[in-house]
Amino acid sequence: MSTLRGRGTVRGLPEWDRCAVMGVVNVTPDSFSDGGHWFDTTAAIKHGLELVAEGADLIDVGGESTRPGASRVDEAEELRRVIPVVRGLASEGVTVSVDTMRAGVAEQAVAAGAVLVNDVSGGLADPGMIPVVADAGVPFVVMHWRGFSESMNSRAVYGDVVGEVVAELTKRMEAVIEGGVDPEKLVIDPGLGFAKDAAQDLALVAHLDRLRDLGRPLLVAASRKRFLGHVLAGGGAAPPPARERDAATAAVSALSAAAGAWAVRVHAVRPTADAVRVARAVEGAA
Ligand code: PMM
Repeated sequence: MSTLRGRGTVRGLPEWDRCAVMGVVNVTPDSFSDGGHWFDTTAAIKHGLELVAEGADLIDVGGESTRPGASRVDEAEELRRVIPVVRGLASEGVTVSVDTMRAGVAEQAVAAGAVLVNDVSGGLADPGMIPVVADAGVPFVVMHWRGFSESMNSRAVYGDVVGEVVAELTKRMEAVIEGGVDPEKLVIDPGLGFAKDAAQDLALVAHLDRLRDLGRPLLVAASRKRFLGHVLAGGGAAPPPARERDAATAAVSALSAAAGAWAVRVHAVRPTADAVRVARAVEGAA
């Protein structure tokens, strides 16, 4: 079983004895699942601290919505949203990750205390990203990505989704390492919902072992995503709204932890914090 090989460690980050919980703070007016709630700096910092109190091990701060169809925010606005929240949380001792596709935002976020750069484009959106991450010497999440949100649904075309995601992630990992990022600082992510339909997302969750075979710690970010709405809707009914998908999210968190994921990224921390602790207890009893 993959957990026997361990979930891997990321040089430069704390080590947890179970799948870690990454809580999400989206400082955006329009993210698909929690847009608008934490748009103000003070509210966003308070929310991040609440997520830590609920059991989050690290907090991912983002200022640009990546929901399908979203148009891009400009850099000045992204900086305005993200940097004070990163600084506020880091100054409280929180392990902070920055969710950005922009080198300039990553650079300033690291200066403000972020210790992980989470780029949903895996360095493809901004040619400056890899040099900035390499220079800063911070860990980097390489997510599987095929293009910006505006057009990503039309790119969800695969013959073998698991094989193609593994192959494309392998190429990105090679490019990122070639660009000077320490291989021991890489985290990989299948990019659920990014240029993938519900069946493709489920196939990836079913084959997390194939992603673990890439040899780097694995981050799984299923929280509130469309494929869960699709599963819950069943035969033809309307999917429940994003906020009613947290129990389903926790189910994926337990499955991911059991499959050896290094971390799961979620909006509602408490149910997932419970799920990964149960998974750890079961693992310990095996
Ligand atoms: N998904 C979203 C945002 N950031 N980061 C990683 N590494 N992986 C993901 O799948 C991912 C991400 C979109 O979800 P949100 O708008 O609810 O934050």
